[in-house]
Amino acid sequence: MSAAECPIKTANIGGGGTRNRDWWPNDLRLNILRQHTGVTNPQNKEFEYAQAFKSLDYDAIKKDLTKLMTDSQEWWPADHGHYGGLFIRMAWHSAGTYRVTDGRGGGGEGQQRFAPLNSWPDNVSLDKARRLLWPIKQKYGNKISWADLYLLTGNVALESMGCPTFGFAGGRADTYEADESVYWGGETTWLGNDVRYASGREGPAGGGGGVVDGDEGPKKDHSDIHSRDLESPLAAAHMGLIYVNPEGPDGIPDPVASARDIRTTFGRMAMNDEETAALIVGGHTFGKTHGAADSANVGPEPEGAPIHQQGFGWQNKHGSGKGPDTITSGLEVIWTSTPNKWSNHYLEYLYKYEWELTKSPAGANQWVAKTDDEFIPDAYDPNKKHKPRMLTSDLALRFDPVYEKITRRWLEHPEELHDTFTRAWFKLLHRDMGPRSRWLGPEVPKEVLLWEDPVPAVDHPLINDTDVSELKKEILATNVDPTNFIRTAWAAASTFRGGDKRGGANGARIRLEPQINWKVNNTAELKSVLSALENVQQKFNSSAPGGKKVSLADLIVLAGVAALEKASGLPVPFTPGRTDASQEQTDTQSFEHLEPVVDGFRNYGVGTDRVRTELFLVDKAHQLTLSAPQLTTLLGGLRSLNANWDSSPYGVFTKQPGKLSTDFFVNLLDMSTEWTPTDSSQEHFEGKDRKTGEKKWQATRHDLIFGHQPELRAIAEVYAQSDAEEKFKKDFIAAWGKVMNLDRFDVR
Ligand code: HEB
Repeated sequence: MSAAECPIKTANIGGGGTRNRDWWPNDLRLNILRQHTGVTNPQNKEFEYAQAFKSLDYDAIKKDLTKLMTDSQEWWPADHGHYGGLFIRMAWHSAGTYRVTDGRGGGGEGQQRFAPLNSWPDNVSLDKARRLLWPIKQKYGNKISWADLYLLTGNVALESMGCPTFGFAGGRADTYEADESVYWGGETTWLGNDVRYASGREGPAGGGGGVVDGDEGPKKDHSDIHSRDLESPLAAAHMGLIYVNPEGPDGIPDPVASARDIRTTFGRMAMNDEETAALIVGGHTFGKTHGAADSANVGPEPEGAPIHQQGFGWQNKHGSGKGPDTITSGLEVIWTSTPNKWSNHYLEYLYKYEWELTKSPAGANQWVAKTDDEFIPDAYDPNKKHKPRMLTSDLALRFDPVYEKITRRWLEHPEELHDTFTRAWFKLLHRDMGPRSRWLGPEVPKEVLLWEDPVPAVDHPLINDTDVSELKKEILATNVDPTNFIRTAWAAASTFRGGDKRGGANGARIRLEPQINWKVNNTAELKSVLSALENVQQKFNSSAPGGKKVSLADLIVLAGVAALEKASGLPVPFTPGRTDASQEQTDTQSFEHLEPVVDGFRNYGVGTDRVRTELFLVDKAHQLTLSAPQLTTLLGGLRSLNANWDSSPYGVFTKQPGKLSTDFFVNLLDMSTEWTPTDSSQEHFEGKDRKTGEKKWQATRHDLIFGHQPELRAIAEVYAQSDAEEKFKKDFIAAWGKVMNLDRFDVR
């Protein structure tokens, strides 16, 4: 056994041995709810990255980064004397893992430092790029996170090569462990795609790409490359790639089929055809690809590399292993004659030449211009010149009719390319940052963009304590069942997702398309609640300039507060300051991704044949950034409040529905009840008295999981104890407040 194969399973210390995951691979695990906590983060509890960033000497770090671009290091020399291309690729691969479907991935956490990303076959050589930045990170310390630094470096790279950018915002705090919440696919081989196109099951499409020396998996037939459907939420064509195989789907050099993969994967990143084409054209205006020789020369990736390599992977036995001998993708292309300078050469060559299929020195499919002209400068040898070359995925921009139309226009209008590219690049880097209130630094653009999900600024004095009491009275005096205020407040706030910090109650988008019509929001009921609140608002708002005003967003949350105070008998805190967005400020299509498929907190929806119902519950709790105790408190409390989406009795184990109580836990753990499934899929259950057989309760998997999963049961026991009532109510109110304020970065 080699040193790289760590025998974890047989180690008899350090958490070795056969683990629960090995014994019961399908058991519900709560691990994603306890990531990135105080015990993994080395910073002091008081450390606030936003504060630290505000003291950063921004101009100085940009100067240092600019200098670094041309400060070629002997241990990893810069191609053409400039690291710009490498750093752009680093930033792009950092941000490019984002997918709009679930909001996860992306460059917001500095995850490229950790596995699997640090070792993805698509991230070869980026270990070197990140290490080149270490002296700068060391110098500026906590004032800049790795997450911000990777992306800022990409921006500075562009600027240093004559491409002014649209701006930059800092504010991404680092994490200190791999984020386990992201589904990267079900394959067990790098660059495999054997389960990628058939809802995650083994499908007809198999075989890997030919990039680097990944395990290529079973070679199957590739006849479906023009039709197959990529599994959701994946946004890459292979395990271990950021997007698509540069050689074409499954390594088949078919530019039109490649365009199809590009459109799908970039679409999942929230990019339209123009943005997608601009990113590829703009990106490949710079730098080169690396495939000096057979990829068999390349050693194991960082995670699998020996300890003395100190986090470097892919050690290359070919020649010097660096500079002109570098092997990264196994492709050998320099797109333009000025790889350190912004230009329109990429499109000029793409259309000027016809292209011939050829092989890189590493044996990968690539294309060469049909010309005798050799004018592209070599990256190291001033006496050597090359013909223009392209990847299959580059030719997609000419041979796909939609991309062709776009790129031909830019061929004539380079300024339009620059505008679209820099905007798309800004979106790429900032899409997962959440509201503008998180954006820091002197380069935050003034222009507000639709994908920010903007909310208007507060333009009136906020309601004070007297107003709040008055409004609460008015709210409770409507003829709406207070439970419906709880349902509405939850529906509004719980759209938040921690991955990209979209959604939440601010903006009152629950009254707009598409949310108003989501099934889980019970449209008819929601509309009646909203109209009652609008009446309260109209009565309260003064038409005089500078007069009293309350937003509907604040009222929705305040109504939840009022109802919860009534149900709990305790005060519930409220922080005003939300505003109401308009339909025009709402990207309807993009908001569709926030619709819950399953929301266990409201007992909505059931699992699929791949995802157990209760796994959706954990996933939702993760999106809401809840811990396992918070998940438990909220779900149990919501049941006692009778807050199911359709007012169904599932999980409402109480004789006093509508009152905040521990009854859910007490009755769930009551041994006199015996549970049996009422459907063959075991989604619904009936609880009967063991002795009398009398029907007592009904439940779903969302409910019974708290008696089954031992960690959840352990928490449920705490809340079912005779000493729990006060603690429970306080915990519930705190967790409720957390959810209501998830999007309030302005008041944190
Ligand atoms: Fe890129 C590079 C592919 C997109 C930017 N790319 C590269 C390479 C490859 C690729 C293969 C090579 C690597 C080496 O080194 O070898 N891309 C690709 C694909 C895609 C892309 C397939 C999709 C279609 N890119 C992209 C974007 C961007 C970019 C979007 C940005 C914006 N790239 C880039 C750069 C580079 C590359 C800059 C260069 C690097 C250096 O120089 O180092």
